[in-house]
Amino acid sequence: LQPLHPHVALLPSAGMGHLTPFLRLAALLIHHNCRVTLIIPHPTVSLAESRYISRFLSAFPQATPLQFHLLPLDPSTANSTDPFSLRFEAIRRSAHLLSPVLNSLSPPLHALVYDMTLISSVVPVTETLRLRDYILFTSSARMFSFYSCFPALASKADDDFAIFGDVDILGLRPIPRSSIPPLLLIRDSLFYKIFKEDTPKVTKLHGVLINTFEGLETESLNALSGKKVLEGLPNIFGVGPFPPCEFEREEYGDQLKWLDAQPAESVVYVSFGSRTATYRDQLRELGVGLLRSGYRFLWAVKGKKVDKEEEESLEEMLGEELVEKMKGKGLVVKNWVDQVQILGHTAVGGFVSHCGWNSVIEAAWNGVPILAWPQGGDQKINAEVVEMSGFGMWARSWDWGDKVVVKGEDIGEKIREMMGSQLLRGQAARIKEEARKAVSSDGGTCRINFKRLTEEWK
Ligand code: BUP
Repeated sequence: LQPLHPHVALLPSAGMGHLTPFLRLAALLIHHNCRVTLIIPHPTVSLAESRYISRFLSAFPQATPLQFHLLPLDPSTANSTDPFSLRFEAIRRSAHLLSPVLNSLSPPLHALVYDMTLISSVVPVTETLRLRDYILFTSSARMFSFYSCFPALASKADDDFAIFGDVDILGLRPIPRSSIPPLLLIRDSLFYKIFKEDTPKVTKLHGVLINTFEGLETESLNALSGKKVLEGLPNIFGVGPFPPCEFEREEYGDQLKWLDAQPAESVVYVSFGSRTATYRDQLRELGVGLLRSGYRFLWAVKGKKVDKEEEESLEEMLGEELVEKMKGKGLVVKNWVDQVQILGHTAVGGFVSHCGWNSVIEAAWNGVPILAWPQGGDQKINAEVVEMSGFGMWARSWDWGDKVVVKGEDIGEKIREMMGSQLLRGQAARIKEEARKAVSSDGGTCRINFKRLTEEWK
């Protein structure tokens, strides 16, 4: 490396949904000749995370790992039972420990890019060290627009969340109240606290990186860059789509070989991401729905939030009869699957997705239509993006919460509608083209924004 090449430290938070874009960003920075230090909060919550980090470090020996040992957290002080959210909080409460470590790095740092859930605990560190700081917002630009307006919304709602109605943001189609992440409507939830503390400080940052691109989120990116959303916002860098990397590629295993034997666009892929445990009644109805759709399927089943705790067999989760009926019609998988390779396989014609932002970007990258079925958090706001950009449909009446069980009959019908829609297929192909254009060296927005960003560090 030449001495003038910027040195950037990256600090991700917990869960694959947060780690994945950070490691893809790290790979991009290395390709742009940056020196990268990866701060690794230790230990990780899931096996998937530790495996992913090891693979990254083997593929990029030039990246410097920095183990970050967290202070113990008493869960009773954090108002959450979710292991990933508790780890967010542990990282927040330990962030001050980073000050001397970052200060002693050699060569000195040009910038720190950290997770969107850490602002109020990292800003004091970067202010003391006079370090340029950026967040990587690991969701959509539409969600970021909502995020940056949150202080005003929360203060308007005051003590009465009932008046928190649909959200009007200048330049954006309104966000219905029903799409607001449920935990943000609960005053003593951990997420409400994090948002309340962090969002007012967003104007102090040097910039915000978002894994998105014009062709997918024109409306939000225009509103944000035109400074319509909020006065005083820092520069917003639409640096996506982050292309999936070689180091993530799993061995060409049974699932991919099975896909090789299926006709083009004949298989529906189903996954609700790495953090959503589907409750048993819904799992079984989903199985029935897949059978009723008449399409072949590849279904990644998750019964527990954290992969290490997954103990039950498929028969226990779904019932022996259903498992038997599904044989020969599709593949049901309990372990980690290579989603990127699956979405990139010609046999896959549609994706039933919770709309975690990485999944949306990966579907866009591969031109696969989505049937959106948000399960929590930011996912309804992301589903709105999918619907508005035309490459997916959303069965809005399938609400979230474990009291709602969507019937197999309805699921089968919607899957048929998605898989049979030429319109969705055409739009998905268009979005794929836009995604590839965004990363092209010939004036792609991702490239241009990356250049703008790294110029700031010189
Ligand atoms: Br599960 C699973 N294989 O088996 P999202 C996930 N993934 O490659 P989430 C696999 O994990 P948040 C599996 O491709 C994506 O890159 C998937 O991120 C990969 O959802 C990532 O889609 C999952 O953002 O995170 O996990 O719910 O709640 O933060 O959105």
